[in-house]
Amino acid sequence: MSDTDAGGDAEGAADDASEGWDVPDPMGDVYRVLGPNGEVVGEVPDLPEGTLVDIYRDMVTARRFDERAISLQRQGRIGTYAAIEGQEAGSVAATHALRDDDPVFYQYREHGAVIARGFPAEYLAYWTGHEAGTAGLADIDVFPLNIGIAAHLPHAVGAAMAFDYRDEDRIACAHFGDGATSEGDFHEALNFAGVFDSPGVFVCHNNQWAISVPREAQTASPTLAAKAEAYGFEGVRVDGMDPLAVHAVVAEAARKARAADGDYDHRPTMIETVEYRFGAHTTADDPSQYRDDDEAELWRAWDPIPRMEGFLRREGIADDELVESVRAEADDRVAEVIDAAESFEADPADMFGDVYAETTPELERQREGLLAAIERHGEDAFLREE
Ligand SMILES: Cc1ncc(C[n+]2csc(CCOP(=O)(O)OP(=O)(O)O)c2C)c(N)n1
Ligand SMILES: [Mg+2]
Repeated sequence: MSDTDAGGDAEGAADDASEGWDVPDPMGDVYRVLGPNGEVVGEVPDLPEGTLVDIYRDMVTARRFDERAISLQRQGRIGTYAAIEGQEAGSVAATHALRDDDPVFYQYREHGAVIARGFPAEYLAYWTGHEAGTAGLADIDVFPLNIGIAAHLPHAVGAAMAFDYRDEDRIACAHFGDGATSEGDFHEALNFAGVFDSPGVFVCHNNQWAISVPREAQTASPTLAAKAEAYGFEGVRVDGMDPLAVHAVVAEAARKARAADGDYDHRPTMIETVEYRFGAHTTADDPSQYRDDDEAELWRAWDPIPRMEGFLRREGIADDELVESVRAEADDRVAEVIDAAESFEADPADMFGDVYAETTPELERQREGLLAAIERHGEDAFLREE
């Protein structure tokens, strides 16, 4: 996989003609398995058919979840939501390349990691503001979503170092954005990872934008993967809208992180998944203020879902019937999750419970204070006027 090393072409170098695509390629030099229509152009990872269909189903479910979540936000049924549309492959396929007990740390957009781990109904509860949403992720080894950009990366490295010290055969996988690479926490975390040989995989979702800040204004590095070089480990650039390529590079990085056979000795890897956020940054954003629709159209030609569907059809794994049933299953699953999440009873005092393993005296004092205030003024006094 040496052609995927950090020192690839400068980002954005469009490569329209060389591969003979009928659409421009906005990604530059990346590791790739599927062409824009799902045609095989690289080495297909050796995966059971069931796993290939699971990856496809999870991506379709993630997209359906997006549609419904945006609609729920517009109806006032959930808070601000960050859509994944266009970026489904990066977190879905990456999670399928891990073992189930490898913890995942993510930012706020990589819902595919949660969906690939079974999509517990509690997940949507987080977005409704319910504590069950955070607690439910613990059961599937996904850490709570992290709004403070890059703040989860030192946690991921700490977990990886703990596995190493305890001789546990587990690795940590962290997802974050291009914007996160400008934060101090990113540098501190990756520096530790390199120095202490911590078994980690760092997946940087380069979706070209950090809210309204374009990739070119984020860093003068030729690529984001190049940053790994400073910490003494490998950086890899991959077509992040190609689920098979993502699976292949994450599986290889996971093997390197896990191996302690002298060949690698727990070496971490940073993977730059080159991709695009089709929609707004969040439901509170209007991308027409800072980018042209033409740009999104260019990237839509590389949409991961039709590409995977095209691949499965070519291989004879999918037909109309399978595609229809996957879509119906995704609709049903998301509808079930919404019903379940909206049926959780809310208790404001729960918010103090999931901060530490054991509630601290200060948090206990705050909890008592809240309960006393509710007792005195009644619950209605604390409800926001709509
Ligand atoms: C420490 C910190 N600084 C600023 C913000 C405000 N903020 C929220 S999202 C975001 C952009 C992050 O961009 P990127 O890491 O590329 O992720 P993306 O949203 O593109 O997936 C910023 C600056 C924050 N949440 N945390
Ligand atoms: Mg970004």
